[in-house]
Parts: sequence; structure tokens; C-alpha cells
Amino acid sequence: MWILALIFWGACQELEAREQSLAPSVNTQTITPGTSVSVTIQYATANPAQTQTTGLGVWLHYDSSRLTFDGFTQLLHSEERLGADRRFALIGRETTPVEDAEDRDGDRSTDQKVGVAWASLDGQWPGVDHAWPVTLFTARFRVAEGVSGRTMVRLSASGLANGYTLTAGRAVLHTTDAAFAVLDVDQSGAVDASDGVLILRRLNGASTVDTGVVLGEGQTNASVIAIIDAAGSSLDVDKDKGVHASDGVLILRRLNAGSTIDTGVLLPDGQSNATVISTIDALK
Ligand SMILES: [Ca+2]
Ligand SMILES: [Ca+2]
Ligand SMILES: [Ca+2]
Repeated sequence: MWILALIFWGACQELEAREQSLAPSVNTQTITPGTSVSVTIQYATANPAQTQTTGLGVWLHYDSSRLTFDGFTQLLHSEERLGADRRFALIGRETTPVEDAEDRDGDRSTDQKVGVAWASLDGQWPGVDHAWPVTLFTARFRVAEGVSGRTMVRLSASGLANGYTLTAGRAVLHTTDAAFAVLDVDQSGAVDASDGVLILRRLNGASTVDTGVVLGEGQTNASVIAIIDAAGSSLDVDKDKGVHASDGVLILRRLNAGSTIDTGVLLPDGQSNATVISTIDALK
């Protein structure tokens, strides 16, 4: 009995992992070489939601060959914005970029970082006077001349409230001529299961494919459908000379990290689970 109780307790702990989460207000933005771009970062908590803590330290990571940091605006609890309320301290603001030597964001292309941190001794950060998600700051960058393609602005934590883990999103910045992977049909900058869902729905003949799927900036149901339809025969991943729902099933299974994707799908002669996987992976 006590073992069951322990397992139950463990399951509850698992379910209730406390999170501080950071995400850009828009996941994908278009950039123009030689101009500026602003990335606004929002904060929330989960388990419990919308709760006060002792604070948070944030690093913003970026590729200095493409972006030059140009300062924070709208910084939460900065002196300009603190007014009479002194319960919060903005305890650090690294406006001079430093080398991203630790690479805590796991992306070698982001070689520099800037940081900001807040603390509340009585555990009342970010305070109750803000709508959730709370806007922490807007970071302005200058975009280098001659840039093309995609670049990421990523997030990591320099400090978390005790007992919390970090969930971090990332901003995808891209020029208008950036090439997206064939399977990145929502143009989010990443090929993932969301793309698989959209593709499968379309190959099933659906005319509304984006239900419940968050699309990249500027993307609509119609634009995603146009991208999928334009992909044409490259989506024929089982190479039976037709693009069918079965191709969508195979793609979605693979984008869900499946290593056996042909269960229940009849493959043509010469095709195997391995050949289909390599065809799909070549489109990522
Ligand atoms: Ca990095
Ligand atoms: Ca995508
Ligand atoms: Ca096919």
C-alpha cells in the first residue's frame, strides 16, 4: 500500500513540476538588412499559474554576426517604470554583450548574450499590477547589412526561483528570401509535429488545417495550404507516384520522432521503413 502511495506521490510531483516560462510575444518575425528589429519577451508561470516568486534572471542569446544589441526598452521594474513601488529590485542589467561561452542555450550560432535579473525579497515578483503573461522587456537589435536567411534569438536562465525549472521559447528572425525546409509548412523555423499535423490534414483533403495549431507570424490557413500544395510530389515519401493521406501518416509519425513509421502502411516494392525515413529526413 505504501508503495502505491509513494508512486502516487511521485506522480503528483511529476505533474506539478513548477515552471517559470519565457517566450517571445511573436515566434517568427521578418527582418530587413540594415534596419532594426525588436524582440519582446513575456513571462509566465505554470503549476501554479500566475504566481509570485523570488525573481528570475534571463539571458538573451543571439548571433553577433547578424545582430547587434541596441538596448532594452519597456524593461519591467526599471527605474523609469518602478514609480513609488520599491518592493522589487532590478538587480542586474548586462547591456554590454558578453561572449556566450557556456552556450547554455545549446546553439553555437548564438555567440553573444545580454542579461537582466530581478529579485523580490518577500517573494512577490513580478507583482500583481501586470496582466499575464507579463512583458519583461523589449530588446532592440540592429540587423547587419547583407544578412539573409534565418537567425534565432534564444533564452536561458541565469537564475530561477527555488524549485522551478525553465521553459523557454525562441524567436525566429528571417529575411523575406529565407529558404524554409520543405516540411516546415507553418514557417516557424523548425520542422516538428505541428507541421506533420498540418500536412496530414491537407493530404486528407481538409480545407481548414490550422485548427489548434499556432502558425508563424504572417501565416494563415490559406498560406499554409498554399505551401503544402506547392510542395507537390516531394511529399510522395513512399514513392508510389502519388501524394496521399498515407504519405501524411508517414510524415507525421516521423515528425513525432517515430523510428517505425510504416506500421499498417503498405509500401511499394523497393521501399522500406528505412528508405521512407531517409526520404522524409531529407526534407527537414
Ligand atoms: Ca549559444
Ligand atoms: Ca514548423
Ligand atoms: Ca505516396
